[in-house]
Amino acid sequence: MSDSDKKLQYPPLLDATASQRFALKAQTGTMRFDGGAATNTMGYSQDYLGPTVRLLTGSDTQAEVQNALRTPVSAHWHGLLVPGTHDGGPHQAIAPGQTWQPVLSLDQPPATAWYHSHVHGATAEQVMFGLAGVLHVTDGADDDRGLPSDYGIDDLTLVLQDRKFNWRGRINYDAGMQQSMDGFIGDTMVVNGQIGATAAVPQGVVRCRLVNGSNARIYRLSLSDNRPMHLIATDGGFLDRPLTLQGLTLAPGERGEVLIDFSDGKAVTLLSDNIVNSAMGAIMGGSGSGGQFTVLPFAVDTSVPVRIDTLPQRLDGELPDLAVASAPVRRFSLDMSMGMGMMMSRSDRQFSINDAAFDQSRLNFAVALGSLERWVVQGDLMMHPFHIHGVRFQVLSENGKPPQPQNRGWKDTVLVAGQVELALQFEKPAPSTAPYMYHCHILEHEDGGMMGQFSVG
Ligand SMILES: [Cu+2]
Repeated sequence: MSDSDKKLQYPPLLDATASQRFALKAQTGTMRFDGGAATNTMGYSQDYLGPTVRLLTGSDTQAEVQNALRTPVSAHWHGLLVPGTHDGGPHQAIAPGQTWQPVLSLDQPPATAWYHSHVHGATAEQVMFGLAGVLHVTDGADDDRGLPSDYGIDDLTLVLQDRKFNWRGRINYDAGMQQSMDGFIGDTMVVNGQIGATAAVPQGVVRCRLVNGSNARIYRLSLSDNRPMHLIATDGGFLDRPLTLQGLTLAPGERGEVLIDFSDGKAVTLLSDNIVNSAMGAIMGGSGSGGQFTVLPFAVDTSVPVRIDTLPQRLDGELPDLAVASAPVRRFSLDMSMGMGMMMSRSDRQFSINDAAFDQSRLNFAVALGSLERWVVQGDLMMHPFHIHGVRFQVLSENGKPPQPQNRGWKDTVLVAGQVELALQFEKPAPSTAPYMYHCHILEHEDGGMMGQFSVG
């Protein structure tokens, strides 16, 4: 790596495994993304994004989220299995000047989760301007698993976002027709809040915790010299063994942990296909993929000591066989209305699930605590990443076929390209006053009403 290369920085690590407490403050900030003029941003305890919080599973952690903004915010723990009252969704919005103090009691397997604001109608804009961060759920046993665990050295946290900037260097988030229909698609890649940076890696095996923190962009990731990635964990935690992949699709809200072997010392670039996911495109028959772009270059730094130089044979993420054959089935249709009203005005956007747009005062249904269900989810016009709060699930089928290999682990978000069938286990309670959400994770669709809520009790 030459001195002129900008070295990728990682979010500060807030390790709460020993103290079992952490605090975040939602605040305004300013950033110079491209070295140009300052742009107004928002972040948790910093200008843009938030610290990576490391949480010990099997224990209780006292969280504290303060709102120093002039508008309500929340901190939804996306991927944590906590009760609805502690979930940080729209019902736990924090008023300006207030502080929210949930105790996070974790008994889930290790995983890469994340947190972001989830105030209904404001989620897309608040995440766009920076209100998101990463969570590492750990049991402290990664060294026993032979996995890289040195934060920012061989265990890399990578928040992938696309943005647009105007000529002054300010974040350009307008609400044009295309954006309100398809969701925001940027023209500039931002990783951990940085443009054009290169990740320095040791000449060994490196773990990348990939988080799609984009509002709407779907990535199809691969490496420039076609070397494989070894998937070790999906949203809900480890697979039973590494899965060798040439490409990894990551939709908004999804996470994937991959191992990459840099022992040949060669530089390589993480690329993405430019996936077009457009309602108008679907109608005109023009969806698909258009070229590739650079997500993140890697450069080997031989001065960094190598801790891990072999891939682990086994992880401990065996998937139990959920006996859902006789479980109740629920069907969901993710709908977009393409009427003239939607095309003419933002206020007339029509997004819904089963013909009902989200209404925060109406519970859509109730499920029994401890029960199993099968959900069949189908999408309309576009691919929609479907996220369910408070549960983890297994993908039983995609369009009637066995799930693609990358979807064979525990998930909390799945890209619906046609129809998926899911097996869910409801292990945490959510009262009707603090229900769990299910929604499209294209944030403009979610804010537009492609969301529902259910209680567990
Ligand atoms: Cu959607």
